[in-house]
Amino acid sequence: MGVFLLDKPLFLHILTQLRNRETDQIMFRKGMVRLGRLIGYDIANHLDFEITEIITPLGVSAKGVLIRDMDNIVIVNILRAATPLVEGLLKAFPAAKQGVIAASRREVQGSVPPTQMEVDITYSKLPKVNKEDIVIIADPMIATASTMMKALRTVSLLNPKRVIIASLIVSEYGITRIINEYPNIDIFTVSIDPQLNNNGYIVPGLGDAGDRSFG
Ligand code: U5P
Repeated sequence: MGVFLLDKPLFLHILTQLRNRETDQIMFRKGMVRLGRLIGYDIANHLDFEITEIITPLGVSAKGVLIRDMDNIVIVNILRAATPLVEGLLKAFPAAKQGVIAASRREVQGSVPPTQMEVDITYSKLPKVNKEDIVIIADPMIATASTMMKALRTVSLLNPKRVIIASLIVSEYGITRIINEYPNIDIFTVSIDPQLNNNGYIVPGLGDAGDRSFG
């Protein structure tokens, strides 16, 4: 349980393209899908596994690895920004069940960085979650963590075996807020950025992930 910082060069190479304001909508979305796939593979590498034995077409037995939880994944898409991230995660977990939570922050211009923001959940639909399921909540940007707190509250009520957050950039403030309230969950992220601006945007960040993907 804890924070998994995915800061290998390929992750950072793609994140750098996403941060660059010159990157257009198509390339931005494609980059987020690629990172979703890589994050998904990394999550898979941190699931429990067992040693198994199978028979190959040559009629001989071979020892192998079985990750049973590959079939117990539920991915929650925080609409709309997480949609390309989820597309990538699904490449790693093709059998995943999916839920959506449509959330929007009420943005206000403050004189200091906000510690919380009002979040409206306008639609929420989650599949049946069993006690052996692992729920991956996808949101590319976690700023004040107000959105994620709402999602975590909803998901925790379903009592899954494990909850994992898949994100691209988390603010230092946001990650602390999540860990303080939910010490047992895992956070996979490519970067932890130091600051929030007075509008609640992550600095340096990459801007508004939904706007950059969808206009
Ligand atoms: N968000 C961005 N870029 C930022 C900060 C936030 O796109 O720099 C969006 C995220 O996509 C996310 C929500 O859905 O705002 C998270 O904000 P918060 O609730 O953590 O403050």
